[in-house]
Amino acid sequence: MKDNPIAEQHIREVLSHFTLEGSIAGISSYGSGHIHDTYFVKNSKAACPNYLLQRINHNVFRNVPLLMENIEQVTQHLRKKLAKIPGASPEKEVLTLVPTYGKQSFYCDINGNYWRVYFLLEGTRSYDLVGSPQQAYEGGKAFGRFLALLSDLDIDKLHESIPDFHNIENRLRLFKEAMQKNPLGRAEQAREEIAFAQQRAEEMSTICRMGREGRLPLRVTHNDTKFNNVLLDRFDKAQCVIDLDTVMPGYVAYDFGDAIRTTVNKAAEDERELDKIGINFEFFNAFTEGFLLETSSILTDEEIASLSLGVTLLPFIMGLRFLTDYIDGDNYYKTQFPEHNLQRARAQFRLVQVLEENRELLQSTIERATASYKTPLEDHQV
Ligand code: ADP
Ligand code: GN1
Ligand code: MG
Repeated sequence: MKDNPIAEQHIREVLSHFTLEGSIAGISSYGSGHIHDTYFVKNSKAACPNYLLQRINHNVFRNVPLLMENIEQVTQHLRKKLAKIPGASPEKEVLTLVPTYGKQSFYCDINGNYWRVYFLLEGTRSYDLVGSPQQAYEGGKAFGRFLALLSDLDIDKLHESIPDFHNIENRLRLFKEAMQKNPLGRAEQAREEIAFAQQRAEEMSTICRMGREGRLPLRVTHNDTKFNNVLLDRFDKAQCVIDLDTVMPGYVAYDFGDAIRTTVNKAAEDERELDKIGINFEFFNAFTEGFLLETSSILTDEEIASLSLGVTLLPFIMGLRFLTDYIDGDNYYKTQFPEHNLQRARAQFRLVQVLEENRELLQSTIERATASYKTPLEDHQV
Protein backbone atom coordinates (compact mmCIF):
# COMPACT_ATOMS: atom_id res chain seq x y z
CA MET A 1 0.00 0.00 0.00
CA LYS A 2 1.33 3.44 -0.91
CA ASP A 3 0.83 6.40 1.39
CA ASN A 4 1.63 10.09 1.43
CA PRO A 5 3.47 11.51 4.45
CA ILE A 6 1.18 13.34 6.84
CA ALA A 7 1.93 16.99 7.70
CA GLU A 8 3.24 17.55 11.23
CA GLN A 9 0.67 20.31 11.71
CA HIS A 10 -2.11 17.78 11.15
CA ILE A 11 -0.53 15.31 13.56
CA ARG A 12 -0.32 18.04 16.22
CA GLU A 13 -4.01 18.82 15.66
CA VAL A 14 -4.83 15.14 16.13
CA LEU A 15 -2.76 14.99 19.32
CA SER A 16 -4.61 18.00 20.75
CA HIS A 17 -7.67 15.72 21.19
CA PHE A 18 -5.81 13.34 23.53
CA THR A 19 -5.32 13.95 27.24
CA LEU A 20 -1.54 14.32 27.01
CA GLU A 21 0.57 15.81 29.80
CA GLY A 22 3.29 18.39 29.19
CA SER A 23 3.95 19.65 25.66
CA ILE A 24 5.26 18.19 22.43
CA ALA A 25 8.96 18.62 21.65
CA GLY A 26 8.98 16.57 18.46
CA ILE A 27 7.27 13.89 16.41
CA SER A 28 9.10 11.25 14.37
CA SER A 29 8.22 8.11 12.43
CA TYR A 30 8.85 4.92 14.40
CA GLY A 31 9.13 1.14 14.05
CA SER A 32 9.05 -1.18 11.05
CA GLY A 33 5.45 -2.43 11.08
CA HIS A 34 3.80 -3.23 7.75
CA ILE A 35 0.33 -1.97 8.64
CA HIS A 36 -0.04 1.20 10.72
CA ASP A 37 1.79 4.54 10.70
CA THR A 38 3.56 4.83 14.03
CA TYR A 39 5.06 8.01 15.54
CA PHE A 40 7.22 8.66 18.55
CA VAL A 41 5.95 11.76 20.37
CA LYS A 42 8.65 13.31 22.53
CA ASN A 43 7.64 15.39 25.52
CA SER A 44 9.50 18.64 26.13
CA LYS A 45 8.98 18.21 29.89
CA ALA A 46 11.33 15.59 31.30
CA ALA A 47 8.88 14.78 34.11
CA CYS A 48 6.07 14.04 31.66
CA PRO A 49 5.67 10.86 29.59
CA ASN A 50 6.57 10.30 25.96
CA TYR A 51 3.89 8.79 23.74
CA LEU A 52 3.40 6.44 20.84
CA LEU A 53 0.86 7.67 18.28
CA GLN A 54 -0.63 5.40 15.63
CA ARG A 55 -2.75 6.06 12.61
CA ILE A 56 -4.77 2.87 12.39
CA ASN A 57 -4.92 1.31 8.95
CA HIS A 58 -8.68 1.16 8.42
CA ASN A 59 -8.27 -0.44 5.01
CA VAL A 60 -7.06 -3.49 6.98
CA PHE A 61 -9.18 -3.03 10.14
CA ARG A 62 -12.62 -2.18 8.76
CA ASN A 63 -14.36 -1.60 12.07
CA VAL A 64 -12.09 0.50 14.25
CA PRO A 65 -14.54 1.03 17.18
CA LEU A 66 -14.89 -2.76 17.59
CA LEU A 67 -11.14 -3.23 17.21
CA MET A 68 -10.51 -0.72 19.98
CA GLU A 69 -13.14 -2.40 22.18
CA ASN A 70 -11.11 -5.61 21.86
CA ILE A 71 -7.90 -3.85 22.86
CA GLU A 72 -9.60 -2.23 25.85
CA GLN A 73 -10.93 -5.60 27.02
CA VAL A 74 -7.65 -7.42 26.52
CA THR A 75 -5.51 -4.79 28.26
CA GLN A 76 -7.97 -4.53 31.18
CA HIS A 77 -7.95 -8.29 31.61
CA LEU A 78 -4.15 -8.47 31.53
CA ARG A 79 -3.85 -5.61 34.02
CA LYS A 80 -6.26 -7.30 36.44
CA LYS A 81 -4.43 -10.61 36.22
CA LEU A 82 -0.97 -9.08 36.63
CA ALA A 83 -2.10 -7.00 39.62
CA LYS A 84 -2.50 -10.31 41.48
CA ILE A 85 0.95 -11.64 40.60
CA PRO A 86 3.65 -10.68 43.14
CA GLY A 87 6.46 -8.70 41.54
CA ALA A 88 4.57 -7.96 38.31
CA SER A 89 4.25 -4.34 37.07
CA PRO A 90 1.03 -3.98 35.06
CA GLU A 91 1.92 -0.43 33.95
CA LYS A 92 5.15 -1.69 32.37
CA GLU A 93 3.95 -5.06 31.14
CA VAL A 94 0.68 -4.05 29.46
CA LEU A 95 0.00 -1.41 26.82
CA THR A 96 -1.93 1.56 28.23
CA LEU A 97 -4.13 3.67 25.97
CA VAL A 98 -4.31 7.43 26.50
CA PRO A 99 -7.95 8.56 26.24
CA THR A 100 -9.25 11.56 24.30
CA TYR A 101 -10.94 14.46 26.09
CA GLY A 102 -14.22 12.80 25.07
CA LYS A 103 -13.09 9.66 27.00
CA GLN A 104 -12.69 7.61 23.82
CA SER A 105 -9.78 5.25 23.15
CA PHE A 106 -9.38 6.63 19.59
CA TYR A 107 -9.99 9.78 17.58
CA CYS A 108 -11.41 10.04 14.05
CA ASP A 109 -10.07 13.07 12.14
CA ILE A 110 -11.74 15.18 9.44
CA ASN A 111 -10.36 12.90 6.72
CA GLY A 112 -11.92 9.82 8.31
CA ASN A 113 -8.58 8.54 9.62
CA TYR A 114 -8.48 6.86 13.03
CA TRP A 115 -5.77 7.54 15.60
CA ARG A 116 -4.80 6.18 19.00
CA VAL A 117 -2.12 6.97 21.58
CA TYR A 118 -0.28 4.65 23.96
CA PHE A 119 2.15 5.58 26.70
CA LEU A 120 5.61 4.88 25.35
CA LEU A 121 7.27 2.05 27.27
CA GLU A 122 10.62 3.62 28.04
CA GLY A 123 13.88 1.74 27.76
CA THR A 124 12.39 -1.00 25.60
CA ARG A 125 13.28 -2.26 22.13
CA SER A 126 11.81 -4.56 19.55
CA TYR A 127 13.97 -6.68 17.24
CA ASP A 128 13.26 -7.63 13.63
CA LEU A 129 15.98 -10.29 13.94
CA VAL A 130 16.74 -12.19 17.13
CA GLY A 131 20.27 -11.69 18.44
CA SER A 132 20.77 -14.32 21.16
CA PRO A 133 19.23 -17.46 22.71
CA GLN A 134 18.29 -15.36 25.73
CA GLN A 135 16.21 -13.04 23.57
CA ALA A 136 14.55 -16.05 21.94
CA TYR A 137 13.80 -17.62 25.35
CA GLU A 138 12.35 -14.35 26.65
CA GLY A 139 10.21 -13.98 23.53
CA GLY A 140 8.86 -17.51 24.04
CA LYS A 141 8.07 -16.76 27.67
CA ALA A 142 6.34 -13.48 26.78
CA PHE A 143 4.07 -14.91 24.09
CA GLY A 144 3.40 -18.04 26.19
CA ARG A 145 2.52 -16.01 29.26
CA PHE A 146 0.27 -13.80 27.15
CA LEU A 147 -1.75 -16.88 26.13
CA ALA A 148 -1.85 -18.24 29.67
CA LEU A 149 -3.03 -14.92 31.14
CA LEU A 150 -5.79 -14.65 28.55
CA SER A 151 -6.88 -18.28 28.85
CA ASP A 152 -9.77 -17.27 31.14
CA LEU A 153 -11.02 -14.38 29.00
CA ASP A 154 -14.29 -15.44 27.39
CA ILE A 155 -13.59 -15.73 23.64
CA ASP A 156 -17.18 -14.75 22.84
CA LYS A 157 -16.49 -11.29 24.24
CA LEU A 158 -13.96 -10.54 21.48
CA HIS A 159 -14.84 -9.43 17.97
CA GLU A 160 -13.07 -10.93 14.97
CA SER A 161 -11.07 -7.85 13.98
CA ILE A 162 -10.15 -9.48 10.65
CA PRO A 163 -12.48 -12.38 9.88
CA ASP A 164 -10.80 -15.68 8.94
CA PHE A 165 -7.38 -14.09 9.44
CA HIS A 166 -5.31 -17.30 9.64
CA ASN A 167 -7.88 -19.52 7.96
CA ILE A 168 -5.77 -21.08 5.20
CA GLU A 169 -8.84 -22.12 3.21
CA ASN A 170 -9.90 -18.46 3.08
CA ARG A 171 -6.36 -17.37 2.15
CA LEU A 172 -6.24 -19.92 -0.67
CA ARG A 173 -9.59 -18.65 -1.96
CA LEU A 174 -8.33 -15.04 -2.00
CA PHE A 175 -5.16 -16.22 -3.74
CA LYS A 176 -7.21 -17.93 -6.49
CA GLU A 177 -9.34 -14.82 -6.93
CA ALA A 178 -6.24 -12.65 -7.32
CA MET A 179 -4.79 -15.05 -9.89
CA GLN A 180 -8.01 -15.05 -11.88
CA LYS A 181 -8.17 -11.24 -11.92
CA ASN A 182 -4.41 -10.84 -12.37
CA PRO A 183 -4.97 -7.05 -12.73
CA LEU A 184 -1.36 -6.12 -13.59
CA GLY A 185 -0.36 -9.31 -15.39
CA ARG A 186 2.05 -10.09 -12.52
CA ALA A 187 1.11 -13.77 -12.20
CA GLU A 188 3.57 -14.52 -15.02
CA GLN A 189 6.53 -13.37 -12.92
CA ALA A 190 5.42 -15.56 -10.03
CA ARG A 191 4.87 -18.89 -11.79
CA GLU A 192 7.23 -20.87 -9.54
CA GLU A 193 5.77 -19.41 -6.35
CA ILE A 194 2.23 -20.09 -7.55
CA ALA A 195 3.15 -23.74 -8.19
CA PHE A 196 4.78 -23.98 -4.74
CA ALA A 197 1.59 -22.73 -3.10
CA GLN A 198 -0.67 -25.05 -5.09
CA GLN A 199 1.43 -28.15 -4.28
CA ARG A 200 1.00 -27.60 -0.54
CA ALA A 201 -2.60 -26.37 -0.38
CA GLU A 202 -4.10 -29.66 0.81
CA GLU A 203 -1.47 -30.49 3.43
CA MET A 204 -1.49 -26.98 4.89
CA SER A 205 -5.21 -27.29 5.67
CA THR A 206 -4.60 -29.87 8.45
CA ILE A 207 -5.01 -27.43 11.37
CA CYS A 208 -8.24 -26.11 9.87
CA ARG A 209 -9.57 -29.66 9.57
CA MET A 210 -8.49 -30.58 13.13
CA GLY A 211 -10.30 -27.47 14.35
CA ARG A 212 -13.48 -28.39 12.48
CA GLU A 213 -13.34 -31.91 13.92
CA GLY A 214 -13.28 -30.40 17.41
CA ARG A 215 -9.75 -31.66 18.12
CA LEU A 216 -8.26 -28.20 18.80
CA PRO A 217 -9.87 -25.71 21.17
CA LEU A 218 -10.28 -22.10 20.12
CA ARG A 219 -8.45 -19.81 22.53
CA VAL A 220 -7.79 -16.11 22.82
CA THR A 221 -4.64 -15.89 20.72
CA HIS A 222 -2.48 -12.97 19.61
CA ASN A 223 -2.31 -13.88 15.91
CA ASP A 224 0.60 -11.57 15.05
CA THR A 225 3.42 -12.98 17.17
CA LYS A 226 6.18 -11.64 14.97
CA PHE A 227 9.24 -11.34 17.20
CA ASN A 228 9.20 -7.54 16.89
CA ASN A 229 5.81 -7.52 18.60
CA VAL A 230 7.40 -8.16 21.97
CA LEU A 231 9.29 -5.37 23.71
CA LEU A 232 12.46 -6.36 25.56
CA ASP A 233 13.97 -4.20 28.30
CA ARG A 234 17.59 -2.97 28.65
CA PHE A 235 18.63 -6.34 30.06
CA ASP A 236 16.95 -8.28 27.24
CA LYS A 237 14.16 -9.41 29.55
CA ALA A 238 10.73 -9.56 27.92
CA GLN A 239 8.60 -6.67 29.13
CA CYS A 240 5.45 -6.34 27.06
CA VAL A 241 3.59 -7.98 24.19
CA ILE A 242 2.35 -5.29 21.80
CA ASP A 243 0.39 -4.99 18.54
CA LEU A 244 -2.88 -6.27 19.98
CA ASP A 245 -5.05 -5.59 16.92
CA THR A 246 -5.45 -9.22 15.97
CA VAL A 247 -6.08 -10.66 19.44
CA MET A 248 -9.15 -12.82 18.82
CA PRO A 249 -10.15 -16.50 18.82
CA GLY A 250 -7.52 -18.74 17.21
CA TYR A 251 -5.44 -21.88 17.63
CA VAL A 252 -2.28 -21.96 19.72
CA ALA A 253 -0.27 -23.36 16.79
CA TYR A 254 -0.83 -20.06 14.98
CA ASP A 255 0.94 -18.07 17.69
CA PHE A 256 3.74 -20.60 18.08
CA GLY A 257 4.25 -20.87 14.31
CA ASP A 258 4.27 -17.14 13.59
CA ALA A 259 6.75 -16.50 16.38
CA ILE A 260 9.04 -19.32 15.21
CA ARG A 261 8.85 -17.93 11.65
CA THR A 262 10.53 -14.74 12.78
CA THR A 263 12.66 -16.06 15.67
CA VAL A 264 14.62 -18.84 14.02
CA ASN A 265 15.14 -17.44 10.52
CA LYS A 266 18.80 -16.50 10.07
CA ALA A 267 17.79 -13.92 7.46
CA ALA A 268 15.24 -11.13 7.17
CA GLU A 269 11.59 -11.74 6.37
CA ASP A 270 12.18 -10.25 2.90
CA GLU A 271 15.70 -11.62 2.26
CA ARG A 272 16.61 -11.42 -1.43
CA GLU A 273 19.49 -13.91 -1.28
CA LEU A 274 17.63 -17.12 -0.59
CA ASP A 275 20.77 -19.06 0.38
CA LYS A 276 21.01 -16.96 3.52
CA ILE A 277 17.71 -18.33 4.81
CA GLY A 278 18.29 -21.03 7.39
CA ILE A 279 17.23 -22.17 10.84
CA ASN A 280 18.98 -21.20 14.04
CA PHE A 281 18.32 -24.38 16.05
CA GLU A 282 19.61 -22.87 19.28
CA PHE A 283 17.00 -20.11 19.01
CA PHE A 284 14.30 -22.68 18.18
CA ASN A 285 15.15 -24.61 21.29
CA ALA A 286 15.28 -21.50 23.49
CA PHE A 287 11.98 -20.05 22.20
CA THR A 288 10.23 -23.42 22.57
CA GLU A 289 11.46 -23.84 26.14
CA GLY A 290 10.27 -20.35 27.11
CA PHE A 291 6.91 -20.83 25.40
CA LEU A 292 6.19 -24.25 26.92
CA LEU A 293 7.33 -23.15 30.37
CA GLU A 294 4.34 -20.81 30.39
CA THR A 295 1.82 -22.90 28.43
CA SER A 296 2.47 -26.63 28.84
CA SER A 297 0.13 -26.85 31.85
CA ILE A 298 -2.84 -25.38 29.93
CA LEU A 299 -2.36 -27.01 26.53
CA THR A 300 -3.95 -30.33 25.54
CA ASP A 301 -1.84 -33.14 24.05
CA GLU A 302 -3.37 -32.51 20.61
CA GLU A 303 -2.52 -28.82 20.86
CA ILE A 304 1.09 -29.65 21.66
CA ALA A 305 1.14 -32.10 18.76
CA SER A 306 -0.21 -29.32 16.49
CA LEU A 307 2.62 -26.88 17.27
CA SER A 308 4.97 -28.29 14.63
CA LEU A 309 2.18 -28.00 12.03
CA GLY A 310 2.00 -24.28 12.87
CA VAL A 311 5.75 -23.98 12.29
CA THR A 312 5.36 -24.65 8.55
CA LEU A 313 1.82 -23.30 8.19
CA LEU A 314 2.55 -19.73 9.32
CA PRO A 315 5.44 -18.96 6.95
CA PHE A 316 3.34 -20.62 4.24
CA ILE A 317 0.37 -18.36 5.02
CA MET A 318 2.61 -15.28 5.06
CA GLY A 319 4.22 -16.26 1.76
CA LEU A 320 0.77 -16.83 0.27
CA ARG A 321 -0.49 -13.46 1.56
CA PHE A 322 2.57 -11.61 0.20
CA LEU A 323 2.16 -13.41 -3.13
CA THR A 324 -1.57 -12.61 -3.27
CA ASP A 325 -0.85 -8.94 -2.52
CA TYR A 326 1.84 -8.87 -5.21
CA ILE A 327 -0.51 -10.28 -7.85
CA ASP A 328 -3.27 -7.98 -6.62
CA GLY A 329 -1.13 -4.84 -7.05
CA ASP A 330 0.22 -4.19 -3.50
CA ASN A 331 -2.99 -2.98 -1.89
CA TYR A 332 -2.45 -4.40 1.61
CA TYR A 333 1.12 -4.29 2.88
CA LYS A 334 3.42 -1.29 2.87
CA THR A 335 6.09 -1.92 0.22
CA GLN A 336 9.42 -0.22 -0.47
CA PHE A 337 9.82 -1.20 -4.14
CA PRO A 338 7.60 -2.75 -6.84
CA GLU A 339 8.75 -6.37 -6.41
CA HIS A 340 8.88 -6.22 -2.60
CA ASN A 341 5.90 -8.49 -1.96
CA LEU A 342 7.21 -11.06 -4.45
CA GLN A 343 10.61 -11.01 -2.75
CA ARG A 344 8.90 -11.48 0.62
CA ALA A 345 6.86 -14.40 -0.75
CA ARG A 346 10.00 -16.08 -2.15
CA ALA A 347 11.80 -15.70 1.17
CA GLN A 348 8.89 -17.11 3.16
CA PHE A 349 8.46 -20.08 0.82
CA ARG A 350 12.16 -20.86 1.09
CA LEU A 351 11.78 -20.79 4.86
CA VAL A 352 8.87 -23.25 4.56
CA GLN A 353 11.12 -25.57 2.57
CA VAL A 354 13.95 -25.43 5.11
CA LEU A 355 11.52 -26.02 7.98
CA GLU A 356 9.95 -28.97 6.13
CA GLU A 357 13.40 -30.52 5.67
CA ASN A 358 13.96 -30.35 9.43
CA ARG A 359 10.48 -31.33 10.57
CA GLU A 360 11.55 -34.35 12.65
CA LEU A 361 14.30 -32.53 14.48
CA LEU A 362 11.98 -29.64 15.32
CA GLN A 363 9.26 -32.04 16.47
CA SER A 364 11.67 -33.88 18.78
CA THR A 365 12.78 -30.55 20.31
CA ILE A 366 9.15 -29.72 21.10
CA GLU A 367 8.64 -33.17 22.63
CA ARG A 368 11.78 -32.89 24.75
CA ALA A 369 10.79 -29.47 26.07
CA THR A 370 7.26 -30.69 26.84
CA ALA A 371 8.59 -33.71 28.74
CA SER A 372 10.93 -31.53 30.80
CA TYR A 373 7.97 -29.53 32.15
CA LYS A 374 5.91 -32.53 33.17
CA THR A 375 5.72 -32.84 36.94
CA PRO A 376 6.72 -36.22 38.50
CA LEU A 377 3.07 -36.61 39.58
CA GLU A 378 1.87 -36.33 35.98
CA ASP A 379 4.53 -38.85 34.96
CA HIS A 380 3.08 -41.32 37.44
CA GLN A 381 -0.43 -40.85 36.10
CA VAL A 382 0.62 -41.52 32.48
P1 ADP B 1 2.47 -2.37 13.43
O1 ADP B 1 1.12 -3.03 13.50
O2 ADP B 1 2.56 -1.41 12.33
O3 ADP B 1 3.55 -3.39 13.45
P2 ADP B 1 3.09 -1.88 16.24
O4 ADP B 1 1.95 -1.65 17.18
O5 ADP B 1 3.73 -3.20 16.29
O6 ADP B 1 2.60 -1.51 14.76
O7 ADP B 1 4.17 -0.75 16.52
C1 ADP B 1 5.30 -0.55 15.69
C2 ADP B 1 6.58 -0.50 16.51
O8 ADP B 1 6.48 0.57 17.48
C3 ADP B 1 6.83 -1.74 17.35
O9 ADP B 1 7.53 -2.71 16.64
C4 ADP B 1 7.64 -1.20 18.52
O10 ADP B 1 9.00 -1.10 18.19
C5 ADP B 1 7.09 0.21 18.71
N1 ADP B 1 6.09 0.33 19.80
C6 ADP B 1 4.76 0.10 19.69
N2 ADP B 1 4.13 0.38 20.85
C7 ADP B 1 5.08 0.80 21.72
C8 ADP B 1 5.06 1.29 23.09
N3 ADP B 1 3.93 1.40 23.78
N4 ADP B 1 6.24 1.65 23.66
C9 ADP B 1 7.40 1.56 22.97
N5 ADP B 1 7.48 1.14 21.68
C10 ADP B 1 6.34 0.77 21.05
C1 GN1 C 1 1.75 -7.51 9.51
O1 GN1 C 1 1.57 -5.16 11.71
P1 GN1 C 1 2.74 -6.07 11.55
O2 GN1 C 1 3.80 -5.54 10.65
O3 GN1 C 1 3.22 -6.53 12.90
C2 GN1 C 1 0.51 -8.40 9.43
C3 GN1 C 1 0.83 -9.79 9.95
C4 GN1 C 1 1.98 -10.38 9.16
C5 GN1 C 1 3.17 -9.42 9.18
C6 GN1 C 1 4.26 -9.91 8.27
C7 GN1 C 1 -2.83 -7.10 10.54
O4 GN1 C 1 2.14 -7.40 10.86
O5 GN1 C 1 -0.28 -10.63 9.83
O6 GN1 C 1 2.39 -11.57 9.73
O7 GN1 C 1 2.79 -8.09 8.77
N1 GN1 C 1 -0.57 -7.82 10.21
C8 GN1 C 1 -1.80 -7.72 9.69
O8 GN1 C 1 5.42 -9.26 8.58
O9 GN1 C 1 -2.08 -8.12 8.56
MG1 MG D 1 4.00 -4.76 14.92
